[in-house]
Amino acid sequence: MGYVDEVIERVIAKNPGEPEFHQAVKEVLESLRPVVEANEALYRREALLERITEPDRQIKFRVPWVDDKGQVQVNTGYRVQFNNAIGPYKGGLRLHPSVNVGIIKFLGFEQIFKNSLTSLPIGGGKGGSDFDPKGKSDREVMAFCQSFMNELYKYIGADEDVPAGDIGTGAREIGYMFGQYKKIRGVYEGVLTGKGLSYGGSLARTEATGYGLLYLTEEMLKCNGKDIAGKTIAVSGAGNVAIYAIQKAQQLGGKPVTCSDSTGWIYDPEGIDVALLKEVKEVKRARLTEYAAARPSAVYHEGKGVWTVKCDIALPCATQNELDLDDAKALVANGCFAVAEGANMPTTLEATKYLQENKVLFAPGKAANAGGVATSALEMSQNSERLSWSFEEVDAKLKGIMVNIFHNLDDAAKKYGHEGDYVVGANIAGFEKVATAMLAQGVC
Ligand code: NDP
Ligand code: 2IT
Repeated sequence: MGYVDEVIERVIAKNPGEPEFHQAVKEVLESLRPVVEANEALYRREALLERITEPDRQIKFRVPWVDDKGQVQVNTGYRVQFNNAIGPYKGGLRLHPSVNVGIIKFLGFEQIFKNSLTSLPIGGGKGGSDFDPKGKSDREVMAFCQSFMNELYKYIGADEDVPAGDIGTGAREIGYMFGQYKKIRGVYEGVLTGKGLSYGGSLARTEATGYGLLYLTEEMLKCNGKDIAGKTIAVSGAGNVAIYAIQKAQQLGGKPVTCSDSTGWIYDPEGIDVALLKEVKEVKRARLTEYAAARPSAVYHEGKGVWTVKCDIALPCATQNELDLDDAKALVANGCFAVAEGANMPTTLEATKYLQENKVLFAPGKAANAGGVATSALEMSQNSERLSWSFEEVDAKLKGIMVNIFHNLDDAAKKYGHEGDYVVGANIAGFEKVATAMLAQGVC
């Protein structure tokens, strides 16, 4: 058995009951075969693949808090510090009832390669909790966030580990966590990103993941003789990534016609009204039924279904494994020619394979959604120099980073004989820098 297969088997045996982590490791390691085969003796001796698939540490803790009725609630908190070979651990905090250690590990593992692709000095980590912010009062969310930070503060710091937002964690949650960190440590430092603009946040961080997704998609299409203008776009999700992906897609002349949340989805053939979507989701924190109620052209459907809509480009921006083989078949049958992942690992391995076999341009999340963390790293730079840059300056840097990422993965795919396979390209380009740093730093 080859080294890659041995390590995949080992990871599955050592991490039982963590299917998302197994899936992420399989995707990355299988596409690293050409590099691993070229360096097998060295990598084996250095146990490089064993080391890169084992987190530096994983922290799990109790998060007790008091709800509005005076009842004590208990959640579980996690922080997985996966790899800091190229910089301090960096990655978001997910607050969602589905969170468990396997999900945080898959996200932390992906983050290593994503962060490397940004070309900025950030290592990989991820955290979160099974707390569900939905339906909670602001006071309850604050109580949770303070309790979460009462434990997490021990492990993070501006040069150590810098968490940020993810599903369920936005500006409100980051604000409460930052306040508690400052109170406990007595230090005012850039320990979290995605902060409010009045206390160290960066302009364009809110927009960055969605905008970055479209900048990379635009470059991928351009290099394949296509463009976004006039194209019909199916988007899933209705959160931070989806909203700003829709906004930038419209600015580039595309027509996003769908969005979704965990209860249903919208088909709006006139094109999604971003101002209304923001009002429903960012201000009212309401369901998409409110969007449909306020917009005559929109139809609301219960359950899942955005990938059944005829589109040219699909942008999954909700959650992992939301686009399966049947969805991929529907997209191909409807003439979709490009899929770019705004979410982390939204496409199953079978669906990815099917799309690529059917010549659909496929940009994997670790490249396509890297604009969020890249702009977080720009927020860290601004915090370190105690300055803040204009929206235009940050946005221009973000665009440069996304264009550069596309060319790095395109070049890596070509170099190893897999032209046009951007999954292979992204994994190899992300891995090479981390591997070089790990080898240079010795056994640690
Ligand atoms: P938000 O919490 O802002 O929005 C998430 C959206 O996805 C909501 O519309 C939510 O619906 C929907 N959703 C979440 N979980 C599920 C589920 N299990 N089934 C169906 N729908 C679901 O999160 P973000 O927009 O920040 O994150 C979306 C994706 O993008 C995630 O995969 C995240 O890891 C990834 N990402 C985020 C970055 C960022 O900067 N925020 C950066 C890079 C990647 P509902 O509200 O009903 O739950
Ligand atoms: O998945 C991700 O890259 C994020 N949730 C953003 C992480 C960050 O540190 O900004």
